[in-house]
Amino acid sequence: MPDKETTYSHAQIEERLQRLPGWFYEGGSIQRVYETDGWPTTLMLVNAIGFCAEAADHHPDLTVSWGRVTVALSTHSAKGITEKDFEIARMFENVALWRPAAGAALRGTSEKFVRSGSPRR
Ligand code: H2B
Repeated sequence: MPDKETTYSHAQIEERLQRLPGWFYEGGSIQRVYETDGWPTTLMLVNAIGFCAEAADHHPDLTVSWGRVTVALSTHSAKGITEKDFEIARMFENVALWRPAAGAALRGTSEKFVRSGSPRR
């Protein structure tokens, strides 16, 4: 595991993103698009991401539309992409797309709620 502020090369970033489907590297950030069923869900997603970011002390740039949230991560202090970005990206992914397992006691929402948006490339 590299040092916490070691930045990854473009090739290393692409290699790491293989394990984060839907995430892409653009404009110096790793990014992800989530689609939602509308403004209330969008705001819940923003809050869920915001909570994790504050707990981690690592904060994304968010672009918020009615039915879409775009998350962009980089490590400002290191001026690049570090392990911090990959770790919090995994956390956001798990939280944003989490649903109860099939057969679980929890039924899960029947709304479209949050789903994967297409990568912008
Ligand atoms: N978030 C991100 N994305 N990059 C940083 O360098 C960073 C951060 N630094 N959140 C943190 C907060 C720093 O400003 C505080 C003081 O720990």
